[in-house]
Amino acid sequence: MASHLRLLLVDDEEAILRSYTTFFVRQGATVVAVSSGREALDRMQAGRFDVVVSDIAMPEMSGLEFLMNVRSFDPDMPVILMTGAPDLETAVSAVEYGAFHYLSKPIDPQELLEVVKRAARHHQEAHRKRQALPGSGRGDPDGRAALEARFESAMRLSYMAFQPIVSLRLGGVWGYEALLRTEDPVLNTPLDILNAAERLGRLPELGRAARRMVAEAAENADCEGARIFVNIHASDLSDPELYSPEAPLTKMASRVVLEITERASLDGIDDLFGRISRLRALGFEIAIDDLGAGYAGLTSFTQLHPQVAKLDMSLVRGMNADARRQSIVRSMKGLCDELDIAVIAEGVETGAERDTLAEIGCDLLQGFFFGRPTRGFATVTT
Ligand code: G
Ligand code: MN
Repeated sequence: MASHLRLLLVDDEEAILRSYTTFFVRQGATVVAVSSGREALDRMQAGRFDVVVSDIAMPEMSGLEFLMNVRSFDPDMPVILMTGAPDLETAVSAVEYGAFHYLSKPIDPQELLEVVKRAARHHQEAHRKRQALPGSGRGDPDGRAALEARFESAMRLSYMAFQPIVSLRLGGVWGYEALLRTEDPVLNTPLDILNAAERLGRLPELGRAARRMVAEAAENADCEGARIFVNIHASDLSDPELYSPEAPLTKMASRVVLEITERASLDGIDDLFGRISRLRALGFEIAIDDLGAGYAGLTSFTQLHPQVAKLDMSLVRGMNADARRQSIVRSMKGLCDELDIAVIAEGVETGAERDTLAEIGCDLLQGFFFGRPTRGFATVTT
């Protein structure tokens, strides 16, 4: 481990503090060990750390309260939580307050070390990105103008990549998912651009640009009428342009499937079903994206009446060796058949996963095994 790693350990159990301190010091880290959240907060005000590891069950201030406090002054600091009594509710809160990781005791020090290393890398990266947003100083105290400039650069350097969706029955491409990519060195992942757009209130603009780029790419390329899947952010549903018959994407609506993720809540959208009906009347089809990853469960089926369901890759990856995942996928497929919803399995990375899906009767597949997202429309075989 890099010798400059500065670790803050928080646990009310003396023995645990001592053994982890010894372990991490041997790994070359600088360790500050404290026995309460209050002390930890004081230490954080006084000095810089790369990673914090904290117990959850502590008297006075719990690990979760501590984490909430940290978030009020440091959005990036990775906090790894440890608990002797894991339960779902605590795990959910940990995620909600942005814990980096949640580990159940007893914890293998080697495993903790791996997580700490990952957290440190992640922190550096987050810090680098923040630093690279120029001019967060004079005259622009919250860095807004700088972020605007960065966002515009990222938009200028963005393009659509297309990932094939194959049909085993056809033995070839059945459709493509359009995915936003950018060559901007700072806002270089789709999530970074999305977050920036959200902070700047420019999500509608980003959605419009992406839809226009999809239409342009599909118009100029020879993709032989394949269906094009386009990701729609929940907020795009409130943009009038999405419903305009004149919009570039609407003109090819009969070939377009709009993907709406199950990860985001659709609860706040006024007249959701009316909006979806209008989209369908324009010729679009609707897909539920990331099915099996979100909180909405199957209510999205009743909310959206989708024509397509895309199974999240967390269900697909490694399913050939996992009877539980196979059962879930099989029953999802059965349910979708009954509701006349086409199923696409996402995240297929191996031949073994493909074969298992084929056995279950999933015909439409997407994933690195068949093809990565690329500029243009690649032809592939199954
Ligand atoms: O949430 P959504 O399904 O839109 O996510 C699509 C993302 O998943 C894309 O960024 C794409 O690059 C990625 N992806 C596509 N196929 C695979 C795969 O087989 N494995 C992994 N790890 N990621 C994939
Ligand atoms: Mn998608």
